[in-house]
Order: sequence, then structure tokens, then C-alpha cells
Amino acid sequence: MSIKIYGDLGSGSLRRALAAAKIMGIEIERVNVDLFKGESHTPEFLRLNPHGLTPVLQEGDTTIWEASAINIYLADKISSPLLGKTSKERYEVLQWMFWSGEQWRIFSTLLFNERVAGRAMGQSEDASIVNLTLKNIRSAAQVLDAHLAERRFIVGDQLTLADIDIAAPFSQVHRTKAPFVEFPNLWAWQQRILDTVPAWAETKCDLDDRMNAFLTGVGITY
Ligand SMILES: N[C@@H](CCC(=O)N[C@@H](CS)C(=O)NCC(=O)O)C(=O)O
Repeated sequence: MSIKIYGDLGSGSLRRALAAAKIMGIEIERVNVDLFKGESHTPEFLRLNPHGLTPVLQEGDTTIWEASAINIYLADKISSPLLGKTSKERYEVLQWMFWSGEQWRIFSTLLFNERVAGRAMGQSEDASIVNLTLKNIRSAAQVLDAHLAERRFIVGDQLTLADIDIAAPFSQVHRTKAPFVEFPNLWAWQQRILDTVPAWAETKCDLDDRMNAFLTGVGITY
């Protein structure tokens, strides 16, 4: 039975799912949803995810939205070490994934909305939102930086879904200008993943190509 994942290559959330599937060697069929044309809000798509958000996975009568849930579903299928090699690691991976969704990526998403999506729609940045995001990004990044001082990965001694979730905001960093570079261990960790995980590098190229083509089309270059 084929596994479909719906999404737009410009999406950092889709990138998490595509990269994880590639790392695990799980074949998927990507169904394009053009987010720049609002295709995640059609009645047909809203039947898949009433929130109008991508990615969405579909396999038979199973439909899952939220990239982290999709990745756990895929990893469970093949008992992948991406979910940790022991039960203890698995809970640590989940801990960091939940933290990433609630306390980490959210601020980069808001920054993206202000500095990239809003700009593409001709709106100017809201300084109070930008300041709120920068304050929260810096305080979380400081903790990550300390965590990564003597570790190569977020959990254990190899890549897990926690690395993928936490590295996701780096997908748009050249556009959001999130201040990650101020945190040397954090910056070195994401560069190491980019340099050593081909699926992470390939999906970055696809994402940058898609974003740059769209933004150039609306007269924005970075
Ligand atoms: N927490 C969700 C975030 C999903 C999300 O924000 N997706 C964006 C693309 S990165 C989207 O589909 N946006 C469409 C829209 O807002 O219209 C996940 O991790 O999957």
C-alpha cells in the first residue's frame, strides 16, 4: 500500500517528514499542495486536515497530520533507531520533540510569518511580535547550546527525530535571520547534520529552490 505525504517543498514541516522518510528508506509518494496558492484550504484538503496545514500522511484509511506524529508513525513501522535505541532514549526523544513543538519552533514560525510571509504580502513587520520571538528564541537557544556543548546529537549517540524537529527552524534561517549563529554549539550541531545527513541536505536544496523561486517572483531577494 503506497504512503502519500501531502505538502509543498517550500515547507519546513514537510521537510521534516520527507527527510525522515528518506533516512529510513521508506518510499513515499509526495502529493503537491501549493501553499502559495492556498491549496491547503480547499474543501477537499480540509477533509484531510481541518486545520488546513501540511504535511499530511495518508496510507489506506490512516490519515495523520503533524510532521512529528507522521515521523513517529513511520519510525514505528520499521522500529527505527530514529526514535531512540532504548526505551529510555525513546522517551527522551519524545520529550525533546514535544518541547520543540511548544517552546522552540513556534517562535521561528512567528518570526517567519512576520519577516517572510508578511513581507511577501506587502506587510511590514510588527516589532512587538518580532521582539517577543527573538527573546524566546535566544533563551531556548541558550539551553540548547549548553546541552550540545559536549554532545553530537540531542539524544544518545546518533541522529534521532529530536534532531530533525529541533533543526527545522534552520530551514528558513537565511530568510528569518533568527539569531542562531550567536550560539556556537547549536550552530555547529545543525551544520554537522547538514554535512553528514544527505537527506537533510537534499531537502534543504529543494526547500531553498522553492522559496527562492517564489520570493524572487514577488520581488524579494535575500
Ligand atoms: N505543527 C505543524 C505545522 C504545520 C504547518 O505550519 N504547516 C505549514 C507549512 S510549514 C502550512 O501548511 N501552512 C499552510 C497555511 O497556513 O495555509 C507540523 O509540524 O506539521
